[in-house]
Order: sequence, then structure tokens, then C-alpha cells
Amino acid sequence: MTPTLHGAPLSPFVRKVRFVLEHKQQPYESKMVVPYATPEEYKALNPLRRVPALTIGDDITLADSAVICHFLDDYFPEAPTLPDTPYLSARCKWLEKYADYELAPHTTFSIFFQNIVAPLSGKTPDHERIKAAINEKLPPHFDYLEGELKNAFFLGDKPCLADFAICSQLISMAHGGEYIDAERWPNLADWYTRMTAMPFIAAMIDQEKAAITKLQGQQ
Ligand SMILES: N[C@@H](CCC(=O)N[C@@H](CS)C(=O)NCC(=O)O)C(=O)O
Repeated sequence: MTPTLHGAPLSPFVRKVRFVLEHKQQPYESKMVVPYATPEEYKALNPLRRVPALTIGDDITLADSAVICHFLDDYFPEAPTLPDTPYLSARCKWLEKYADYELAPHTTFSIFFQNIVAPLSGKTPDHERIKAAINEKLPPHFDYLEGELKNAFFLGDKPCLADFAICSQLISMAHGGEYIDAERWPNLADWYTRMTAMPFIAAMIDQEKAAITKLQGQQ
């Protein structure tokens, strides 16, 4: 049965799940659910009313991007996104969690929200918050990730869920007009170029940029 992904494509957590589905070449349907404006009935899918949620038929309902991605790896085992040894699988989940909880507050909830979402909602961007994210909050995280990149991808020679989670956060940052400084973090910048050159990621970025431009044009 075809899974349905509920959420908005500009959410980095929705994007991460889309990366996993695309990597697996798993067909899926998308249902637009706008964060912070979820309909009442969405509570049945996620009582916290956050996106994404995933449903398959009437029997499977899941919330939280990490839970959904781990489930997808078990349910559709082709083209796994979690390494097959307990230790590397746990390392992968650690880096995914790092992206979701340590990068997201700055890449998404500061830079993307203030530079893109705030103006779209008629609000003035909080430039101090953006500056703090770029100059103080993110550099220690980028130092850490730079040191973790010992191969082409975070856990070896092919991308895993950690790569998708981190890349998704950095795409939000790029939509917000901020990029990794290649002189300071060369491994991370090279890796980001490699990730965003993957055809399904490049195509998604183009679609998202077009969506942002359209939203801005409606202002
Ligand atoms: N840990 C959650 C985070 C999801 C999340 O924060 N989604 C945001 C959109 S980017 C949201 O729906 N926010 C609405 C809210 O918090 O009410 C996940 O990985 O799914």
C-alpha cells in the first residue's frame, strides 16, 4: 500500500522523510499540512500537531520524522538508510538526532524562519537572532561535524540517514540565504556539494526555491 506523507515540503523534517522515500524509490503520496495552521482533525495523526506524519491505509499512523524514517527502513528494506551493524546504526541515529535537535534551532527556527517565514507572515526578521545563529551558535556544531567527516559521507562511502538529516537542515539554512564557509569547514562544504548534487535532492531544492519565490510573489 502507498504511504501518505502529511506535511509541508519546506519543513526540514518533512524533507528528511522525502529524502528517505526517494532514496528507496518508494512511491508515496503527499498531503499538504501547513505547520502552525493544522486542521483540527490532524490531532488524530499527531497530538502535538507537528509535521510530518505518515499514514499507510487505515492501520498505520506515525508521527515524528525520526520515528517515521526508522520505520520506513524496516518496512521498506530495499536501499537501507541505516547501517547494518548495531554500533554504526546507533551512530547514524545520534547524528540524525544531532541534526534534528542541535542544528534545527539555528538553521531552521532562526535563519530560515527569520529570513523567509517571518517576512511572509508580515513580521520583521529578528536580525540579532540570525547573527547569533551564524556567528555564535552554529560554528561549534560545524566544527564537530567537520571532524566527523572522515569519508565521503558521515558513516562511510554512501549516504545514510544522518547525511539526509544534516543535509536537510543545511538546505533550510541555504533557503534562508546562509551557506557553509568552505574555507573554515572544507570537508562539510564539499560534502554538502556532493549531497545537493544527488539528482533527487537537486530536483527537490529547485522545487522548493520555486515555491518560496511563488509565496514571496503573493505578498
Ligand atoms: N521532532 C519533530 C519536529 C517536527 C517539527 O518541529 N515540525 C515543525 C515544522 S518544521 C512543526 O510542525 N511545528 C509546529 C508546531 O510546533 O506547532 C520531527 O522530527 O518530526
